[in-house]
Amino acid sequence: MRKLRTQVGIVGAGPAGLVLGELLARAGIDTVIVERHDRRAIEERIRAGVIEHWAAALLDELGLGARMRREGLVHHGIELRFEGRGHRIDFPSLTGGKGVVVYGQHEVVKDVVAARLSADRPLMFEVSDTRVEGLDTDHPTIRFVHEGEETELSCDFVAGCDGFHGVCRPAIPAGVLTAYERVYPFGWLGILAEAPPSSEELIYAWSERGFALASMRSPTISRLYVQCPPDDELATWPDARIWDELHRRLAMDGFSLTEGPVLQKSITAMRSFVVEPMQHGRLFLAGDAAHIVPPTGAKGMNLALADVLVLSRALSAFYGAGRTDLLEAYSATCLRRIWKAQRFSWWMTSMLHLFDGDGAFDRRRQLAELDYVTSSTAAATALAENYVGLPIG
Ligand code: RFL
Ligand code: PHB
Repeated sequence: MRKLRTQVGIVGAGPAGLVLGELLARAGIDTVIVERHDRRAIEERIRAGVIEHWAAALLDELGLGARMRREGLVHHGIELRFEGRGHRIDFPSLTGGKGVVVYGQHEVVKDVVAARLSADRPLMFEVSDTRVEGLDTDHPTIRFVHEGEETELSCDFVAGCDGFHGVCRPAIPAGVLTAYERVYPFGWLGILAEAPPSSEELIYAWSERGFALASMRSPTISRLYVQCPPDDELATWPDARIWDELHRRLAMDGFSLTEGPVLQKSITAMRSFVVEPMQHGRLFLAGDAAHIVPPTGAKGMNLALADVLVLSRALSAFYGAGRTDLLEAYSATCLRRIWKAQRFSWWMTSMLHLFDGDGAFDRRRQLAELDYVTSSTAAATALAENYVGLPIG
């Protein structure tokens, strides 16, 4: 058996684990990251696309923002489209000059992996049989098999950044965690298409046929979504049917949706999920390992980054000044913000989607809500400040 030692062992090389590694490196704290998939798989996984204002600034500060600033698209607003009309929410005027950056999560992952490997910081791909043990001791361990060898990584702390289906959350003894969950009666069918975006900004569309979202990845690649039943098979969605739904749901006088070859297609079920607390002994959960939001608010990756920023500050205070108070407060600090992001994501989702059994009353109520958000400065400000990102900690 191979024995390794580090200060903070990180399970998972998604945005949470990778950015935590960079934040801790800046504080002089050693980390080892173990990842189940190979490098290509994590660098090609198409997921989130919206980076909040503070998160883009954090990537800059860590020296990870150069390509994002060159290739990412700065957005100063979104459009809410309903009943054949578009209404723009202008972020800078409502938030004191803030915006978001549209840049794929997999591009962030590529940038951080490149930085980590070029600095020779350990990142082990294709590990299997990962287990975390000794959480109640001063030296928890991560055990795994890497390149055929059973390995034991002894740590001061373990960061569980292994996503919703990871091993860290289930390693916490029964009875410690309380889970809060809401499952939505629909999913999103998402496509990546080789077509220039049909508008400069994202369009969130309410329609009689259900929700649609027009987003993008670059000046030549569109990212588009339609609400669908959560258990639909991809086979029931040939490209022509997807384009037809997109045309109908996004329809507006003077708007034309540009089509192009579909490069990728997937269906994602939608849920809201939070566990409390997000820590047990020397294990700290961050990102999707601790919470999931429906993607309507574009919050998932940003919440993961917010968690690891809080965790890195707490670990820096521990190693720098022997302080344990920030570590003890980790969960409570993160959860205050997480629940606000949950509220916002639930609110956007409930305002824009067609729910099973929705009667005429609920559809009128949604339209009234959209009318209010797009005509009241106070309501638009609430949307804008949540969208560009609430303060951390
Ligand atoms: P990740 O990205 O899931 O990374 C977890 C990593 O852990 C690895 N792993 C293990 N490694 C070792 N041993 C094990 N036993 C392991 N088990 C798992 C996994 O292989 C993986 O590499 O979690 P993280 O870092 O917390 O990041 C969270 C984000 O990925 C997620 O919240 C967002 O993608 C959500 N999301 C969006 N978020 C946004 O902020 N803005 C958006 O616009 C947005 N759009 C989306 C989204 C998610 C989507 N899907 C597919 C879920 C759109 C979609 C369609
Ligand atoms: C995306 O571009 O993938 C995206 C954008 C905004 C969302 C969700 C997903 O709310």
